Amino acid sequence: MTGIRTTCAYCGVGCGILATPTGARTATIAGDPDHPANRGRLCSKGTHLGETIGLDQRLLTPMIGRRRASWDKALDLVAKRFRDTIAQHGPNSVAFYVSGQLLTEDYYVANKLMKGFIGSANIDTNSRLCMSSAVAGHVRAFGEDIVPARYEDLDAADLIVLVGSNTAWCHPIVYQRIQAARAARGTTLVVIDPRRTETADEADLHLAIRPGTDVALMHGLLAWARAAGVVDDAFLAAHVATPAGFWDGFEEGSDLWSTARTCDVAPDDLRRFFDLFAATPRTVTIFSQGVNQSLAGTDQVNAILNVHLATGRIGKPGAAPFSITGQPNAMGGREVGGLATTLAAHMDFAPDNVARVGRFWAAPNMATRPGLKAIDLFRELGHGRIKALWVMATNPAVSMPDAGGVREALARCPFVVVSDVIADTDTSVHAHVRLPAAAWGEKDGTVTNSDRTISRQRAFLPLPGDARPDWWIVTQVARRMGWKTAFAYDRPAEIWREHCRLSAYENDGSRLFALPGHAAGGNAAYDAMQPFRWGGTPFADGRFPTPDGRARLVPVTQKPLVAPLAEWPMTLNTGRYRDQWHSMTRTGLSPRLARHREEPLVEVHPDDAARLALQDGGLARVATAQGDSLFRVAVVATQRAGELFTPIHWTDRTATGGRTGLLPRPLADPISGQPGFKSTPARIAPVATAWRGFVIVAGELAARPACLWATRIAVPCGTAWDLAGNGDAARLDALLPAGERLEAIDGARGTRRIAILQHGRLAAALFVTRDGKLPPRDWLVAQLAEAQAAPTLLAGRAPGKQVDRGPIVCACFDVGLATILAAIAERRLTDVAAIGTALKAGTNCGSCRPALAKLLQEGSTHAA
Ligand SMILES: Nc1nc2c(c(=O)[nH]1)N[C@H]1C(S)=C(S)[C@@H](COP(=O)(O)OP(=O)(O)OC[C@H]3O[C@@H](n4cnc5c(=O)[nH]c(N)nc54)[C@H](O)[C@@H]3O)O[C@H]1N2
Ligand SMILES: Nc1nc2c(c(=O)[nH]1)N[C@H]1C(S)=C(S)[C@@H](COP(=O)(O)OP(=O)(O)OC[C@H]3O[C@@H](n4cnc5c(=O)[nH]c(N)nc54)[C@H](O)[C@@H]3O)O[C@H]1N2
Ligand code: SF4
Ligand SMILES: [Mo]
Repeated sequence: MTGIRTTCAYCGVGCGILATPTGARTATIAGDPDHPANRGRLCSKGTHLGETIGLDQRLLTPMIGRRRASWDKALDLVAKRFRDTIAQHGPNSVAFYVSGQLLTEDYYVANKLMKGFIGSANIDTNSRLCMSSAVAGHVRAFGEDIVPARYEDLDAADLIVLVGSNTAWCHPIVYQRIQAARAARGTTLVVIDPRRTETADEADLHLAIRPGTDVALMHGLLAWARAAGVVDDAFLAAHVATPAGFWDGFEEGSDLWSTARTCDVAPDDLRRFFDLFAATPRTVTIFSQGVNQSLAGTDQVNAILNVHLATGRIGKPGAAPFSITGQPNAMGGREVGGLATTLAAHMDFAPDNVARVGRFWAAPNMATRPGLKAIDLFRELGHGRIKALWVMATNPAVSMPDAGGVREALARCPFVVVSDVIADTDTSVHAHVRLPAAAWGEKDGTVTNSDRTISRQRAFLPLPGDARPDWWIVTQVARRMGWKTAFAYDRPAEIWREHCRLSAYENDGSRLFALPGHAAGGNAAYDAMQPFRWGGTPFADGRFPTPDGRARLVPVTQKPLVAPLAEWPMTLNTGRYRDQWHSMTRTGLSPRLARHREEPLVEVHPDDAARLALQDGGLARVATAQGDSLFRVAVVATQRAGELFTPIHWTDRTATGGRTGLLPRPLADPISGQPGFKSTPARIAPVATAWRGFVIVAGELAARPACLWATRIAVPCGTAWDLAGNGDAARLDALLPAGERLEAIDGARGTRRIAILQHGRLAAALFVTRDGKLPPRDWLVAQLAEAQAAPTLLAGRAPGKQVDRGPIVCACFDVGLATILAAIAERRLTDVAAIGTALKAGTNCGSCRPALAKLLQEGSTHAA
């Protein structure tokens, strides 16, 4: 198949994609067999990118307030307001809040504008919420923010340890690579996560540690390794600076039993892990948000790096600590210096660096010190000290901690600009100016994935409406602010070459990040660029980018455990679902991806549920000191007692509840500034409702249903909302469009069934019940596509027999839980491959294979 080679819009695995346009706004999507990150594979999200490239919900013209505007008017206004604010209140009265979902070229010009021309470093990025503890940890240990691993190390490792990472859901193609290594060479997999995730389910060993005890665990591991004689004294002597006193009393309180007690895991399990580690030189330790998103995130990162440095397991094939990145261009953002605490091209704000970058940019107003980190930035916004804010490619009203406070701050700010691809987001409702950005598939540039591989994203669709790439928008504003020559780029290739030149500028090798060869390439070379990795195998020669060439062991200590507060007895953990991406602006458009988890759940341990009278499938309110929100309860044994888990994906656009962002505290790790999203003191209580129902509609409802619980998903040809509430359900009728009305209403039994037909076609259907019994929705949804609706609409099912497939497990082939369980039982299926042969489930992207394995396991336990 031919196609345009590009890179996935989603996670930091950075999979290559072949996109072949099939119509004005349609394309087939396939994995690029030649891309080193995925060799042709794609997960469920990548596979279904084609469902998200329509123009539904897109912002297609600049908007000033609620009115459309020309680009000239909008850009002039943005430039004028920023210029005026700076003239009146100084450069630190304005800020940009940007994103790891920008391309490197977009990111570079935004960073250059703020730090070299406006003269402030008040540009921070959502990577502050994501990677900043890893960045700070790398800088402390290595002297530069270098990720020492490569994906090939996963193929060469004998032990892979996943710490705070739900890889099977969040980095599925990395997970498949790990599984392949296990099959090929028997690599052992250990997962360290308080929850028994699908990642943990299949591991050789799962340590469900008490949250926030990772430092104690790594400390105990290093003490054990030292006693076992696997600390590499020669490596330490030659290549690592060990601070005086580092080893003094190291074993104290770090024996197996104390560590097991602190981490709340069985000593036998812990010993197994420690022994495995001690015996396996080729170990890769992968970590992500369970480590980074903590009030001690940087120490947790350094605790992991210490173990690898002390055992010399770094810079060698199959041996490395590996911080895997979340967003598609989190790494590119770090390379351009997009954080408020970094300057550019892996340089910080040391005076030499400021002078150097200033010379290179011929910058009139260099920022000389770090700017505000995200939490501080929004706090200053709330205090009125930031008077103009430009948000690009991120949705802070959803994703920041204490999102309620962030919303208030946005509402108070005199001038908010939002560049987004979607017309209405929870953030853009606060914008004075909205700028329509080009989306994935329409824009051109580069991204860097988790293992430092730089790939091209390429356009394969025309720009719709007035949408323009982010780099163009930023440079237009910069030119209108008076910096015409410094921002006179005509194409991303020119920005790329400048970025490469800066990386090599006055770089005698002391900065490992350098792309010298690429500075000289022409536009054709940029167009033809093949994926390449910079930095090779860092540290293979034992040299580190510190002044003395040595890495550093960093003394870290476990924070004391605090007893739960009486008012907030639970701990709230937050994270991701397999088939949704962040605030769902893109994945929410896909009916297939919606089926994996249709509603925001709060996961609760059975003991807590029993104690607190929480019903599986009922509703509950989760509250913290910052705010509260409703969730549907899932009682699961995979959760530790005393802990709750909620997903980050739902917004005002998609639900009345599920608003996880309102709950975490605006507190951060003191070194990195990364918020502690994974543990917030909380409480939970059941919420009763009198009725439950759903509405399906062709297209969209005119407004979000105004009942206690309403959650939306995309369905083929329309939208479906789950509903629950109290009071008179007749109010819901107002949601329905005009048309021929069929109804069956039984006031005594509390059932309402209404269908609206337009020209014989189903336009909408509303089903409400008091006893909780509703027909399966699939058949009704399918009626939306029929030219002539079936006569049995109000029965909610086809004439004759009806099969309920249950929730969809395999999004690629639309295979439901009920179908799979029936096949396992009836056809005595015993492995994932057999399910694939019987039902095709799991044979395309493979994202559901961990779930299938779990169903088989549960099936065999039931049978036994
Ligand atoms: N499907 C999907 N994939 C994604 C994304 C998405 O939105 N959806 N987002 C992308 C982005 S930006 C990111 S950053 C990554 C995030 O990828 P991950 O880090 O894998 O995802 P999370 O679900 O945030 O959290 C990981 C795990 O940390 C665990 N954890 C919580 N507290 C602790 C603790 O104290 N110690 C330890 N060891 N573990 C703990 C949680 O239980 C959770 O299972 O995913 C990327 N991939
Ligand atoms: N409680 C809790 N909160 C968290 C986390 C957690 O684990 N728990 N994780 C944190 C992490 S790791 C992350 S990365 C953040 C993610 O949080 P956000 O960055 O807020 O999430 P997104 O929904 O990805 O927002 C991206 C926005 O950019 C728009 N967009 C997409 N493509 C483009 C483009 O090309 N140009 C422009 N201009 N706009 C575009 C999208 O429509 C969307 O509105 O959430 C953080 N918040
Ligand atoms: S693992 Fe999935 S979401 Fe991540 S880059 Fe690959 S296809 Fe995209
Ligand atoms: Mo992230």
